[in-house]
Amino acid sequence: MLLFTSVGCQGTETPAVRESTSGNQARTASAEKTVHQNADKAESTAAHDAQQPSPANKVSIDNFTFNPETLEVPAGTKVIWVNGDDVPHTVRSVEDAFRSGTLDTDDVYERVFSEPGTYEYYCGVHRHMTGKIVVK
Ligand SMILES: [Cu+2]
Repeated sequence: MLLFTSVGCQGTETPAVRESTSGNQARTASAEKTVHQNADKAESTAAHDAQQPSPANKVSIDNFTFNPETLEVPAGTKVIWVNGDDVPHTVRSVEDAFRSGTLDTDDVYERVFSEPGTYEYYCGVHRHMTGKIVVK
C-alpha cells in the first residue's frame, strides 16, 4: 500500500494531504524530515602533528636491546625504530601485524599505530630481542 521509496533531502516535500479513493498516495502529513548531516564539513583536528621527533615515539636499538622495551603511545602515533647497532636487526610483530625490512646501522623503521592495543614484537634475526608497543 504505502511505498516511501526515496525520502531524500530534496527539500521540496509538500505535506499535502491527499485522500484519494484509489489510495495510491495516502501520504498523510508525516513528511517533516529535515535531516541534513552537514557532511561537507571535514573535521580538521589533529591531522598534522607528525614531523616532531619527540623521544616519546622512538625506540632505539642498541646492544641487542629495544630501548625502551615497552613504549606507551596514544593512538595515532607514528613509532620510529632506529638501529644504533652495527649489526642488522629487524622489527617483527608477534601477531604479524607489521614487519620491517632488515635494518642496517642507522636505518629507520616507522609505523603508525592507530588502533589501541598491545603490540609485541621481536627481532627476526635475534629472537631473544623483544619489545612491546602499548597503544592507548
Ligand atoms: Cu636483532
